[in-house]
Amino acid sequence: MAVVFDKPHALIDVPLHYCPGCTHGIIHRLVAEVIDELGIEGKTIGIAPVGCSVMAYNYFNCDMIEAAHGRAPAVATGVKRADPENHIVFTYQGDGDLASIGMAETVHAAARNENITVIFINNAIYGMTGGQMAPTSLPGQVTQTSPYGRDPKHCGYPIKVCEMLSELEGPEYLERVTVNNVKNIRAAKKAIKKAFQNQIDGKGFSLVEVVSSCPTNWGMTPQAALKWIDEKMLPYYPLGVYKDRSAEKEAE
Ligand SMILES: Cc1ncc(C[n+]2csc(CCOP(=O)(O)OP(=O)(O)O)c2C)c(N)n1
Repeated sequence: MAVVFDKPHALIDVPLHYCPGCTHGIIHRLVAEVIDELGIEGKTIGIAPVGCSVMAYNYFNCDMIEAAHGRAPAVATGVKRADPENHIVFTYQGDGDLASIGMAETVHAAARNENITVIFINNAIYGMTGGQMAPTSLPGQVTQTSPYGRDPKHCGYPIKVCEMLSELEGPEYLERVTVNNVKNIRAAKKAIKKAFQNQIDGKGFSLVEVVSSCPTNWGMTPQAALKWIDEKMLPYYPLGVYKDRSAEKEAE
């Protein structure tokens, strides 16, 4: 019988612990499909964050290292530089991890154009710890620590990571995608594949921001959360390529 559906080899066949409607699972799958398609499982090392995806090390079939909160790009730098020819290194980080406690590591790895791949999950909230405000929570967004809605007057404004990093000369490739429908999932996979291919080609720092859902902490059904991405998240976090140095050079 023809196989019409299979699990990627790079994803271990165990149940994921994520909440119903959480998009971490979709993004794990896309990363695993890319690892399979590029034939790099044996040389890939993933760096897990602190956050809901802390147990990514239980799900990917490649070697994994657990970093302290926010420090994944620093760990990835060490692993990559130790054996650049034989290691493909990716980090997988939430917005609290990457854009709050780990912001310095993110910015400096990008500025150095470290030859690593960063998968950045922006769900606009601290999921694992129960829904506190994140650096990416939207103005007006109700969270456990902004029960009347995020007020930029005393909480500041959300950080747009791709836009901010695009001002640096260092990074090779920055793209924002989402996974709230089939078309967007396909585009997200293309971006993730490019971010790994760039590393194989020695091009440098590639970050894919995936606008994601957290129905549990947003207090919504899974369907409503996917709609909320279209209606609220994407106007604030527009999809697109924010930097592609190789493409820019070709166009010159
Ligand atoms: C040094 C340190 N500070 C704070 C924490 C508590 N903590 C655990 S996960 C987390 C936030 C995770 O949010 P995010 O990175 O957005 O990932 P998500 O859980 O939403 O996927 C925090 C603050 C910690 N574990 N270690």
